[in-house]
Amino acid sequence: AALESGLRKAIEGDQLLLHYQAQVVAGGRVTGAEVLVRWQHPQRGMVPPGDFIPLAEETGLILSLGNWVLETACKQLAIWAQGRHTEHLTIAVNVSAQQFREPDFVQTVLDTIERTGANPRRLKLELTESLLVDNVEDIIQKMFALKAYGVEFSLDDFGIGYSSLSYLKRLPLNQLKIDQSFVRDVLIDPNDASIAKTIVNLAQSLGLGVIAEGVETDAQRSFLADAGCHAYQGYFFCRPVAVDAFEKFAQEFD
Ligand code: G
Ligand code: G
Ligand code: MN
Ligand code: NA
Repeated sequence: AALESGLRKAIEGDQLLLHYQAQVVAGGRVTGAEVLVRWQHPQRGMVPPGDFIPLAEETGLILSLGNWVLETACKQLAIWAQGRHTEHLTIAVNVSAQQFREPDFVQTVLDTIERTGANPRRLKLELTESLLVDNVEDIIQKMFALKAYGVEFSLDDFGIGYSSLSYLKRLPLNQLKIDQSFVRDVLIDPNDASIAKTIVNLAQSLGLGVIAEGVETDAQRSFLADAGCHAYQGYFFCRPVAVDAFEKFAQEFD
């Protein structure tokens, strides 16, 4: 309960911040970042999202937290749009199933884009398979409504959740994101290697992009490249960092 009221204060106050993790393509060019929320607790220090996202989900605070993340990301997109070296950068935002299921989610996103001046084409929403357990028609309708404005969608943690492949062709997705649990041992576990390759092929045959997360070594990157995956995210390239550090990293490869 103490943590809950603390989290409420953190969202209302200024204790949340975003870290940016680069998303890169072949040659190391940075296309954008995934934003990952952090809680700078006055006593506990930096609290990782694994310690408060579940609480936020349980208490419904995920809705206001999610709005803060979206607003902050869109403000950053509007700032980047002004810079010659940053105007092309995209931001991927994690959206929880609870948030996406809100009846006014589409309007909230559109209002945020409008208010901040962000280019919707630079905004990518990361959804998880947990969204697909029920009321898929509503999900699809919302996705199409946002897609009409240029907003893109990536299916996060792909392969570990509930996935009916039949949904994949009906959802207006832009990208599958290979879960890091398959990338970790891709060089030593033949099953993980097969799964990673299968996801790449699946994405290609559905006309979707594919990105691998959790890439920690050049050997993993190289294996994935040979398999046909040319977009990556992971410690090998850059850890999640504050926005100024991310901008420096992105410009090195500009
Ligand atoms: O660095 P990492 O520990 O940042 O993130 C851990 C988990 O927290 C991941 O599953 C990630 O998707 C989730 N997460 C990070 N930021 C957000 C956010 O802004 N919203 C939601 N819903 N989940 C987030
Ligand atoms: O669930 P989601 O994919 O949104 O969250 C990504 C999580 O993976 C975050 O916790 C992020 O800090 C973490 N992460 C990002 N890159 C790497 C990596 O190369 N290795 C590992 N082990 N974790 C990573
Ligand atoms: Mn994610
Ligand atoms: Na993920």
